[in-house]
Order: sequence, then structure tokens, then C-alpha cells
Amino acid sequence: MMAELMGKAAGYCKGRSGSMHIAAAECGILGANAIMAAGIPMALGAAYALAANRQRRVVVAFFGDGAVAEGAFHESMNMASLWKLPLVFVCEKNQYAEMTPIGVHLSNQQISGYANSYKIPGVTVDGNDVVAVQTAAIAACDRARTGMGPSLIECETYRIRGHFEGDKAPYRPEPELEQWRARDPIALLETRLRDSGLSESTLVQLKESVRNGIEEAVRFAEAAPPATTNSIREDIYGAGGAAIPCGTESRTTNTQ
Ligand SMILES: Cc1ncc(C[n+]2csc(CCOP(=O)(O)OP(=O)(O)O)c2C)c(N)n1
Ligand SMILES: [Mg+2]
Repeated sequence: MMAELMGKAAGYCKGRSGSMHIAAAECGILGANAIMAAGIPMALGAAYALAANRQRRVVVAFFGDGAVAEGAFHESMNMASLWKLPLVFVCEKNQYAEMTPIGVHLSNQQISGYANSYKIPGVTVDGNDVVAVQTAAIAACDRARTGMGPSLIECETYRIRGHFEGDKAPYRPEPELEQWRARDPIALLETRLRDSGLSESTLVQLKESVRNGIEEAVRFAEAAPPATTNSIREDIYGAGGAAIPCGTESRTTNTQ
């Protein structure tokens, strides 16, 4: 994934997706999407396919609070409920859509409440509490897997950083930021693990192994060769498409 972010040929999408369109079918990741809520009907389709093929698997659609006012979210909840599809809707409610606070763009800010309209279970959980999220996720996945249909999980959280690299987020009040910073989900988990008796040395080892994994991914990505323009048409056109040279031929030739 790190290689993909850096535009390297070794990335999941051969360096062509950037950070916004990453997909890795081999890991069950159907694709991130730059269009708000557009991933939700894709998840609906995948859940429909699972149900049609009688597979006991579950699709999870992750989206931001910015997606909740979009029609695609509501249309997908309606169909998923009607057809009892194995789909879990997970909203990461981080209080902002880009630079817009939730109170400015959403009439009902209790997002789990929208589930009532579609007669599916909806819960609000502390999105900074890993265990609370896990408990809700297990219940929703069990329900979906046993043919009882979709659920909606609203995870209350906060976006500590800006919407994009370089966004200094001047639109956020400092006390609000500090209040949420104190509830950092990783720090909360650390406290929980310590309280449950995990030794200091195991905690240190755990952090070290995560850090090493990330550093190794960065090293791998930095050393990997970049994606080349010569390969840009592979996987777009049919057999022989990869051989079409870039930039010189007519459009008619390209699409054959
Ligand atoms: C349909 C559509 N309208 C507008 C935009 C422009 N846009 C990009 S991100 C964003 C807000 C996203 O909000 P959220 O999903 O809560 O993400 P967050 O800002 O918390 O990262 C908007 C309006 C878009 N990408 N798609
Ligand atoms: Mg948001």
C-alpha cells in the first residue's frame, strides 16, 4: 500500500491509483472512492452478489459524515434492507465534511437514527474505543452472515488532522481539538491494555513491532522502481492494449 501511495509499480494497483482510488481485491478491498458516498452502492452490489451466490460473507461500507446527506447512502440502505443483504454500513463521524462542521450540512446529526427509516438496526458507538467498535461490528456481521440483513454503525470520532495534507484546519476551535486529542484511540487502548494487566515490556514490544512494520513498508516503497508510462494501458484495453504506445496514436486506435 505504501508503494501504491508513492506511485510505484509494486503497489496494489501498480502505482496508478494514488491515495484515493486504492483497491486490493486479494485483501477484500473493493476500492476507495473520491466521490462521496459512491462506494456505498458498490458495496450494495457486492453484498447482492454474495447473497445471490449464497455465500456466508459480509461486505462493510466505510464512509464519512459528509456522505450521509447523499442520496446514494439512503438508496443503498433502502435496497439493502428490502433484500436483507449482508451489508454493514459504518459511518466515521469525525464532525467535519472537509471544512464544514456537521451542524451546517446535516439535519439529523444522530446518524444511527437514519436506520429507523429503513427498518434496520442502528447504533452509535464511541469510535475512539476500539473495543466498543469491535463489539458493534461483531454483532452487525453476525446478523448479516445469518441472513438477517444490514445494520448501521455510527462511530463518534474526530479528525485530528486536516482534510488533506497542507490543510492547517483553521476552521476548528482549539479547545475542541484539545478535548479530542486527549481521547486519542491508540492512547485509550494502551491504557485499557495496561489496566487489564499487559506488562510494560509487552506493550513496548507491541509498539516496536508496529513501528518496524511501517518503517519496513516505507523502505520497500522508497526503494521500489516507479510505475512507467509504458505500462499505463495494461488492464484498461483488451489483449494487445498494453502494447499501444502512449500519446501518439488516435483515439479510434486506442479503443479497439
Ligand atoms: C459527490 C461529491 N460532492 C462533493 C465532493 C467534494 N468533497 C470532497 S471531500 C468532501 C467532504 C467529505 O466529508 P467526509 O466524508 O466526512 O470526509 P472528511 O472530511 O471527514 O475526511 C467533499 C464535499 C465529492 N468528493 N463528492
Ligand atoms: Mg468527516
